[in-house]
Amino acid sequence: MSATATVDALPAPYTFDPSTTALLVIDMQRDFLEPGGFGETLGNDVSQLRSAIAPTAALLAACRAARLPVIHTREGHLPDLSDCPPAKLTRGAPSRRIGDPGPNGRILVRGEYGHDIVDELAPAPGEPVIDKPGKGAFYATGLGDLLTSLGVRSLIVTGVTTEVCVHTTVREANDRGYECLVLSDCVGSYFPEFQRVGLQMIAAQGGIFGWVATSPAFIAVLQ
Ligand code: C5J
Repeated sequence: MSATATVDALPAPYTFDPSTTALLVIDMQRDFLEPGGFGETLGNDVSQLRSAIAPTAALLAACRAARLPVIHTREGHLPDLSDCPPAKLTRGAPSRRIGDPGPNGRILVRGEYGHDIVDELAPAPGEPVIDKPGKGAFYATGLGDLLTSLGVRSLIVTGVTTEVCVHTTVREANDRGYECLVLSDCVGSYFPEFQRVGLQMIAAQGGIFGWVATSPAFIAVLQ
C-alpha cells in the first residue's frame, strides 16, 4: 500500500494515510436494526436501516484485509440505568422505555441480546467495542485514549443513525482534530430526508465536518 491514498469524495477528493486511519462502526445493534428494540419502541420502521448491513460487511472485510484498525461502538446503559440521564429515560412516549423488558431483553441495556451487534457485522476477535451511554462515541468512553494509543488521526465512519449517533460522533471527532470520511451507503436513518440532509451537512461549506464517499470508492483505493 502506498503512503497515502485518495478517494473520490464530497466536497473534494479525500487523501488519507492508511497507517493512521481506523474504521469506526457505530451502533449496528439489534436494538436499532431489528424489530422489538429501542428503535422500534420509538415508532420507527427499523427495516430502513438494513440497507447499510451488506456494504458494511464488505467494508469490514476490506479493512481487515488491509489491516486497518476496526473499532465498534454500542449505545446502551448499565443494568441499574445509573448512567442514563432522566431526560433520556423519560422523554417522549415510546411503547417501551429504556430498561423495560422486550423480546430481545431489556431495551438498550448492556449485556442484553438486543444491545449487541447484528450477527452479520459481529466484531472479529480482538476488535475493540466501545460501550457508550450517549450519542457521541467520545462522551464518557475511552475512545479518545484508544485512538491516541493507536496513532489514529483519521476515521472512516459508518453506522446508525446518520443524523444522531453518526453525526454526533463526527462532530465530536472533528472538534478533536480528527479527519472524518463518512461512507454514505454504510450509514442509515429511519428518515430518508434526514439521511440525505445529514450527509449533505457533513460535506457542506467546504467539508465543515468532513468528507462523504461511497464504500466501493473507498475500498477501491485500499487495494
Ligand atoms: C439513536 C443512534 N438514534 N445510535 N441512536 O438513538 O443513532
